[in-house]
Amino acid sequence: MDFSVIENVGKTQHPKTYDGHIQYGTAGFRTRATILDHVLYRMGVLAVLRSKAKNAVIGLMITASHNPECDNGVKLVDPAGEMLEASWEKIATELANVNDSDISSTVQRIISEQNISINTPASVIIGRDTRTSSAALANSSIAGITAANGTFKNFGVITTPQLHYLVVCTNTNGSYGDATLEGYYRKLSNAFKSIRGGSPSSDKYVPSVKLDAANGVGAIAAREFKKQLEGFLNIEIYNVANENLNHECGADYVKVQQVPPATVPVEINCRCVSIDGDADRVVYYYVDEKAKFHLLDGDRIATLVAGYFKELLNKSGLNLKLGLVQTAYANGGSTHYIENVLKIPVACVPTGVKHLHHKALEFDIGIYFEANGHGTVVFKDSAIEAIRETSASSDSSTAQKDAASKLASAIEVINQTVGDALSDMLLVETILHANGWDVLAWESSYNDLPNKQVKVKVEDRNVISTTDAERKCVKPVGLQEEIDKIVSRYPKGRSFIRASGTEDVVRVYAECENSTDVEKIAQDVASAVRRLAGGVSLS
Ligand code: 16G
Ligand code: MG
Repeated sequence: MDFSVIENVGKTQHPKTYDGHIQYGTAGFRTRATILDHVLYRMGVLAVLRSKAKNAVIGLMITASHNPECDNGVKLVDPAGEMLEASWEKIATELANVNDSDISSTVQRIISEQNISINTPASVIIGRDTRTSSAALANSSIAGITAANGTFKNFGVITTPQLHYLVVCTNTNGSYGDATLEGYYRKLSNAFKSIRGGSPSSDKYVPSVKLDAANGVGAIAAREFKKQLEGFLNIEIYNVANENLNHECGADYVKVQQVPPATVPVEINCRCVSIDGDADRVVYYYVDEKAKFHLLDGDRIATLVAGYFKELLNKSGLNLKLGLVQTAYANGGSTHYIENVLKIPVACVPTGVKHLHHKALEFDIGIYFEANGHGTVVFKDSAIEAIRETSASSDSSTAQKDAASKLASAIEVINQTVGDALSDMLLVETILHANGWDVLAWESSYNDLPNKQVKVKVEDRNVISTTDAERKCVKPVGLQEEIDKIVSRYPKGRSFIRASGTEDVVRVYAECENSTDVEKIAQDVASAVRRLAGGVSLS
C-alpha cells in the first residue's frame, strides 16, 4: 500500500471542496450529492482497510434511500451483512473530514490503531441506486479502492438488501445462497412458490398487489420477481420512472403523509404496497369504501409474521425461543397485542437497524421491525437445523413435518441479511395466503392507538440525551418530568422525544386512546422541548 499514492490521487482527483463537517450517521453518510465526491473516494480507501481488518469482503452501497434525488450517500456493510461497527463510524467520520494533505497520516494512524495487517488481501462489493449522481460516486469509490490496492466487484444498480445478500453469500462461500443477482431472485422466488403450494384456505385472499416502487431501484427488482412469480402472484408495478425518485410516492411518503400516492390507482379494500428508494422499507395500505386510508406498517407486518411463526412452531412441536424486537415508535396497540394475545416476548431498542438486528440475534427466531417498515427475521443456525430435522424426521407426525417444512421454506423467502422490502412483501403474501386473509382480516387483529409525530427545530439537537431505548429523556434536566405530566392527563397517553440521526431536528412521538387528544399531547410536548431545549421553530 503506497500512502503517498492514496493521498495524491485524493488531492488531485477527488479534492475536498466542502468545509462543513460531514458525519457517518445511522445510515452512513447522507447529504447533498454535490459534496460527496471526496467522501466516496475516502470510503473506498476505508472499505479496503475494513476488509483487511476483518479479512473478509466488505460492502459499499451508494444510496440516500428515501431522500430526494439531489441527495446521495454511502454506507459500508460488514462481513455478516451488518451495518458498519459503531467504532468504525467514528473512523469513517474522521477520514471523511480531514484535509487532503492529512489523508496519508490518517490512513496510517487507522492502520496502526486498528492493528491492521496491510498485506491481507482486500475486496469490496459495490452497489448503487438509480440516482443520477450515483454512477460518478461509484467511480470515486473505485478510485479509492484502487489507490489502496484493493480489488472490487461492481454490481452496478442494485437494491440495498441485494448488496447485503451478496456480501453474506460471498463471505459464507455460497452457503447462504449464490453470490449473484440470479441467485438472489432464484432463492426467494423458489421458496415463495414452494411454500405457496395449493389454493388459499379462503377465497378472501386474492393473489394480486399494487406495488409503488418509489421511482427507484426497487422497480427493477420488482419486475424480475413479477416475471419469476407469474401464475403465483400478480404484481402490478407503479412508479418505475428514472426521475421523480421518492417524489410524492414511496414508503416514507405514504407512512408520513398517510395517503396513497396519487399515481397508484387504488381500488376499494385492495392491497397496495409501497417500498422506498433503495427497497429496504415496505408498508401496506388500502382505502375502504368510505375512501378512508388504512396503513399497515412495520408493526403490522411484525405481528403478522410473529403470529404465523408462533402457530407453526406450536404445530411442529419445536421448542424454539421466538422473540420480537421493536423501537419506541412501535404503536402501543401492537406491543399490547404481541405481549398479551400472542404471548411472545418483546424487546425495545433504540432506533436504527443495527440495534434491532443485534437484539434479534439473541432469540432462536428473532423478528424485528421498525414502524417505518424496515425489518426482517433472523434465525440461529441451530434453529434452522432443528426445523429441517423435524421436517425430515420419521419421528415427527405428518402435521409436525408439514409445519416444520413451511417454516423451512419461510426461512428461504426471508432475506435474513437485512430488511428487504420485496422479500418482506413475499413473506406477507405467503402468510396472508396461508391464513386465507384479505387486508381487512389482517388489520382486524388489533387496533392501533391514535398517534402523531412532529418535528422541533432546536439550536443544537445534541443537547437531547435519552435512555431506556429512547423512551426517557435525561437531558435537558426537567424535560422528562414535563412529558410525564402531560401524558398523565390522557388515557393510554405515551410520548417520547429523540434527536433525529438523519435530520437536524428533534422528533416528538405521541399516542393515546382518543384521537382528539393526540394532537394536543404532541403540541404540548413540542412546546416543552422548545422551552427547555432551545427550540427555534416548529416545522
Ligand atoms: C435511518 C435508519 C432507520 C431509522 C431512521 C431514523 C438504518 C439502515 N436506517 O434511516 O433504521 O429508522 O434512520 O431516522 O439504520 P431519524 O433518526 O431521522 O428519525
Ligand atoms: Mg431505505
